[in-house]
Amino acid sequence: MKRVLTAVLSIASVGVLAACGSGPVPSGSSGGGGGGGQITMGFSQVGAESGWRTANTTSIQDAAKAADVNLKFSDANGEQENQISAIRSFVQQRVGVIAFSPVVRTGWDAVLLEAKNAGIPVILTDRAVDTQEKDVYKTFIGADFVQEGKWAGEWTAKEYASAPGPVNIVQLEGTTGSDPALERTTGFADAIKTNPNLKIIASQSGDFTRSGGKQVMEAFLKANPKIDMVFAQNDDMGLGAVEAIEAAGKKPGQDIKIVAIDATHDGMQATADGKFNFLVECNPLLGPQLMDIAKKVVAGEAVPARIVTKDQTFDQAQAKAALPDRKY
Ligand code: GYE
Repeated sequence: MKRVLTAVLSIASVGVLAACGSGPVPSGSSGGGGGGGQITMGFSQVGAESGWRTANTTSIQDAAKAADVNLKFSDANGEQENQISAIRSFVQQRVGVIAFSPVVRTGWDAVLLEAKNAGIPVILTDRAVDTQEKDVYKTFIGADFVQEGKWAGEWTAKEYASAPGPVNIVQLEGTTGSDPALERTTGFADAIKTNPNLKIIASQSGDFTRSGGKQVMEAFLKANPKIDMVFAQNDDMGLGAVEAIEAAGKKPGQDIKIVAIDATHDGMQATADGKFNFLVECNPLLGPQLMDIAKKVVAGEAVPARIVTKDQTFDQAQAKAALPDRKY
């Protein structure tokens, strides 16, 4: 009797497993997860503006595969309206969870409410949003951008601690209105206040791209006969500035110092080569943590409202030492 019962039970459980694993998942039900089936995640990426972003995309795609998450990936090409339509379409498809890296901080209330009303949890990765709405996202996983700007500024204040006169700094800002651009600007400005010789003589957006950084730096070089230092809010713009400085017949890292943020392989190489002077890390490998949190969120478990990723800084010697093992 016992044996018969066991057999019946195991047939029943095979039946359940088969039902979960077979055929295309009807949208909503097991796409939504919760019942232990495969999770479907809609992810809206900013674009492919930088080396950081490419590494971030790869990390998310690889981690989804490793965690058996069905990833619907959408690239917004730097446009907020593309992100809004992608999120709307994820809501319509009734994915289990939506994650996105918001290109700018404002303008998300309506679409976030749509997701909330549809009962689909949202996770912010990499960049934060400004919203007055309550409970429209479960958590925000990303770096502390104010701290990154501060580290860049603290190095600058120290480097020029005994400068006899004014030190002219130009700033290459990230995408206008984006969380990292706003916060890195704040952190840097705060930290350089400690040294009254330090002056930001020009500041403009290079949109986090190499070509943007190059163009803005060319204009800065034309307009300002004496530039001592560049604060580039990401590696790519710093690398664009290297090209502009070299084209102007000057030596990056010596005639004009460069401090940048990200610490991608290319940025580390420039630092090891003496073209950048100091580098602040921003870790793009958010994929594994995102998949982990997404599973918890879909299972209805409580998650921390803010998850801060860990970063470090590199001077030229440290960059040289770390370069061979750099993964991105
Ligand atoms: O620093 C930059 C990218 O949001 C942290 O976006 C990210 C920033 C990163 O384009 O390279």
